[in-house]
Amino acid sequence: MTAGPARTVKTTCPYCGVGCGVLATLEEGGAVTIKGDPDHPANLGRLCSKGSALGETIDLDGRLLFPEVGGRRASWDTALDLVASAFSKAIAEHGPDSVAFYVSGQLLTEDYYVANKLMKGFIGSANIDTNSRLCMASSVAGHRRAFGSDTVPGTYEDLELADLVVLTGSNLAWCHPVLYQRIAAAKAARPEMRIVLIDPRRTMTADLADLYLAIAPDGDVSLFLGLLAHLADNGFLDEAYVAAHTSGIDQALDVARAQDLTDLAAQTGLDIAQLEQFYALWAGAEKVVTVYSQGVNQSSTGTDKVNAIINCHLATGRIGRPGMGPFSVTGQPNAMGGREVGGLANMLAAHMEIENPEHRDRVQRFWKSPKIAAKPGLKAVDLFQAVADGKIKALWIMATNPVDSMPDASAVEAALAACPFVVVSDIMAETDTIRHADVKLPSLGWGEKDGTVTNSERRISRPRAFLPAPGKARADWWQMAEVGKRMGHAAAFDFPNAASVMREYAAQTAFENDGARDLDLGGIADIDDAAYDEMAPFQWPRPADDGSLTPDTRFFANGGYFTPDRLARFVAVAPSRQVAGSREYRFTLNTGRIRDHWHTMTRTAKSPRLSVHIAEPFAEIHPADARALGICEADLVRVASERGEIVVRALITDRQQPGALFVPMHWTDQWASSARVDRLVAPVVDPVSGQPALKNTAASLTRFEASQYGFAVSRNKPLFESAAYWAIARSTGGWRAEFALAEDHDEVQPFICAALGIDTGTPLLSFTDPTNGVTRHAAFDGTSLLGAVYLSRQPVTVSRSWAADQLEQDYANLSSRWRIIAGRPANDMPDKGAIVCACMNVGVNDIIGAIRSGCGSVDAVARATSAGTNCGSCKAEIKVILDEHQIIAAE
Ligand SMILES: Nc1nc2c(c(=O)[nH]1)N[C@H]1C(S)=C(S)[C@@H](COP(=O)(O)OP(=O)(O)OC[C@H]3O[C@@H](n4cnc5c(=O)[nH]c(N)nc54)[C@H](O)[C@@H]3O)O[C@H]1N2
Ligand SMILES: Nc1nc2c(c(=O)[nH]1)N[C@H]1C(S)=C(S)[C@@H](COP(=O)(O)OP(=O)(O)OC[C@H]3O[C@@H](n4cnc5c(=O)[nH]c(N)nc54)[C@H](O)[C@@H]3O)O[C@H]1N2
Ligand code: SF4
Ligand SMILES: [Mo]
Repeated sequence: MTAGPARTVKTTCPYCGVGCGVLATLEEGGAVTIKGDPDHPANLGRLCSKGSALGETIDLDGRLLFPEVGGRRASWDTALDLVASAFSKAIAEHGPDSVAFYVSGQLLTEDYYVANKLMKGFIGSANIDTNSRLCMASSVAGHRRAFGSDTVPGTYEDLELADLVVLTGSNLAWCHPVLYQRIAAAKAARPEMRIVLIDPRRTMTADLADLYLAIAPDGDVSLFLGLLAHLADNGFLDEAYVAAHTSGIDQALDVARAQDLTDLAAQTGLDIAQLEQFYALWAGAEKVVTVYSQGVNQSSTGTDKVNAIINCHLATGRIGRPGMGPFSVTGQPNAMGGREVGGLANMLAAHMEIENPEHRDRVQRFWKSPKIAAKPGLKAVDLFQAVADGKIKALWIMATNPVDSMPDASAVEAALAACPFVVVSDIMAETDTIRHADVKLPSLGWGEKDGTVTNSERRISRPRAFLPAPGKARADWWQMAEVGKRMGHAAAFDFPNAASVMREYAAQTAFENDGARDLDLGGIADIDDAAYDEMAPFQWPRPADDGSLTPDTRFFANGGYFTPDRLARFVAVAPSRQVAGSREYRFTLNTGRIRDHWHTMTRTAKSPRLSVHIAEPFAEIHPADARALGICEADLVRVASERGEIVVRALITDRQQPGALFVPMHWTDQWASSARVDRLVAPVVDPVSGQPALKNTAASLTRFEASQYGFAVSRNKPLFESAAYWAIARSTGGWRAEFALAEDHDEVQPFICAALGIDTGTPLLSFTDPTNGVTRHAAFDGTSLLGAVYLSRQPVTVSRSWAADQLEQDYANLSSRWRIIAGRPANDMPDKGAIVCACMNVGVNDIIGAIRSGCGSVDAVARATSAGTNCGSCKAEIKVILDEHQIIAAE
């Protein structure tokens, strides 16, 4: 990296949709330090564990730095000419619908705008869809059904102003940690504030909840239908608001009233007392925000869930006023921006509708384009089906990893393998998707690229470059624009920089916008390059004629919906359907996220800090199910569906419900032998939004019989070709690995050396405990440890954090080496246990020690150990440890 005087740049975190402001300082000498931006309205200086560790993820290790064609390095000209000619040829021979783009909510608005323009206006097809289909499509569809537009009415401040925050299908503590912290701070200041969590799993978010409802999978529609009926039957409707600003309440109420509390209890898995408690809380708090995320969206009834929630807010007029409203929190940093520019196959640019001929005409005139897509394009699941069917001849994937993240992922992988021409633009050289690319295009990553993103509260911020472009990497918008030019549209794609793209896009939002469209950025349509560079975060709308530049940031308090009659629509949604299990697949497989990893781990897995919290893939299992199936803590389990199977670690916990499993979506073939959970997930979609039901797949569970279990730490990247199970993770001195063997090896030495990536002949220090068959092997190089392998008939019990730390200790003293094969610290070196606080490297044993020595609160533990004093993302876990150990102490 470049040397020079230290320089601090204001930028935006590239992970979740909270959209935190970051101060990135490039120090003299090239190191990067990361801090929360105290001036950014989304986070006011806070960051979570992922944001705090950004500095550990920007090295060039594993980056794709040069274009490649057919696996060989190529010039940009060669690669781009080939992409343009392959797309043009497919279009000429098979029509515009024979090509497709599959893009991402992690693109910047400028990237997204150019991709959408090229596909919908110049190729003339709407076959551009995005991973937001897997993420926000049901919210978009629900908003459009109710409001006539994809508008998020509220702002983050509402979460702090509310008297009641209902979180449904959202693990805010881990997935939107800074919003969670904002709510926690508001509740600490105003303890009368109430929080309800609705989730089949008692996640860490429950720590903040006054009421936790362990809803049955997909019970949400029924729960909110019951709420609507309760509100109507107990005098809580805002008759004036309903009459003035909405339509269709009678039909919605008819359906809602069709169930009584007994039906609702059966459909939601909750008891009547819990339902009544929730309904009374909701009815009694005027300032109520209902926050929802993937437990709502990723369902075969996702759009209905969204409308069931919105109906309750419309019925009470609790929308668009401070502290009130339905709030869909977006997942990716620019999920919102992508929706704005029309990145979904069924949307047009700038919140215009593809089905509307006037809108199509307007967009075409604005672009002066030869064509305009005449009908919606293929949505993600159908798009990959069309690839599999041979209908798509050329596909460009940008900033997403569908071989890991799409349902029925093996079919997606097979489709890519069979597709005649696949282009992948990514920052990494090896992903499960890019291995199927004919052309690989190296993109600029976070810290290297410039543009804008829109967060969950419609706030537009600037990610800014502070690092030089590595190798030949180029911006995603530039790649798309160059192909547009090479396909014969030189003028339309002549963008000198990101600012010029933003100007055009902002002008488009204002073009013939007489107030009938919510999205209006006319106020920045003429922004010059310098002002764009300096642009401070702001919320849309920002129309040109808005003198104050701070218009009301909430929508709909006084109606003004974007439907033809300007009235909001109640949607008469019916109760949720039950998903059928079978005798063979009797578990409900739920999937989602963990605190410290991001999606397919291409960036977060680079960080040792982020890799220690949870270092291998797992399945959460209820103790009763584990007992019935003979599964013990730390065993390996096989989770299977009709489509495939995976092998992961058993995590037995009563936070899970009986009959349900939870497996994280993160582990790919790059990090584990067989943990890609989307291979199991059926491609069932919501009929309205096309969003896949990623949280509810029928699955089976069995114990995985291993002949030996193993754990290793290694300076080199470990390799376990002959292991039945493995999962690797970075640690500060190198790597750590969990593995298991189906059968014993005849010869151990070659296996150990291969696993540690060292010469087969390297001498090993070995020890076998004859009483229990535990064997331990270590290899040294001069004064330090090269690696150690622990093998056992039972899951290995060595302290992981201690063993990983040994890669950085001095082992010049031969007599100290016994500790490695003894697998335990010397008396003067306490074992931290599993790491809870990734920022300050504090383990569970440190925390228990502090509790035993008298710390009675999270703050006291923090003072004693420094756990939770940086980003605070682990505070909920500290609380759980505290609760458990205080109870024991009290007994
Ligand atoms: N650490 C971390 N943070 C992230 C991400 C990440 O990869 N890692 N990704 C970002 C992205 S793109 C997204 S979309 C968001 C997602 O953020 P969230 O939606 O909060 O995360 P998930 O873990 O996918 O799912 C949330 C919860 O839905 C619950 N759930 C499952 N089925 C149901 C149901 O039928 N009803 C209800 N009420 N709940 C149900 C699950 O048990 C789970 O706890 O996170 C963003 N933030
Ligand atoms: N089972 C299950 N499956 C799920 C989900 C679930 O909850 N359960 N959640 C779904 C959701 S909500 C989402 S959002 C998706 C996410 O799934 P993906 O989008 O597939 O996951 P990512 O790992 O974020 O993929 C981003 C890719 O872009 C690359 N990249 C990073 N920065 C850049 C850049 O600037 N330019 C380019 N060109 N590439 C870049 C990364 O290296 C990575 O390969 O997963 C979905 N799949
Ligand atoms: S909450 Fe964390 S991941 Fe999300 S934007 Fe803020 S720092 Fe980034
Ligand atoms: Mo997402």
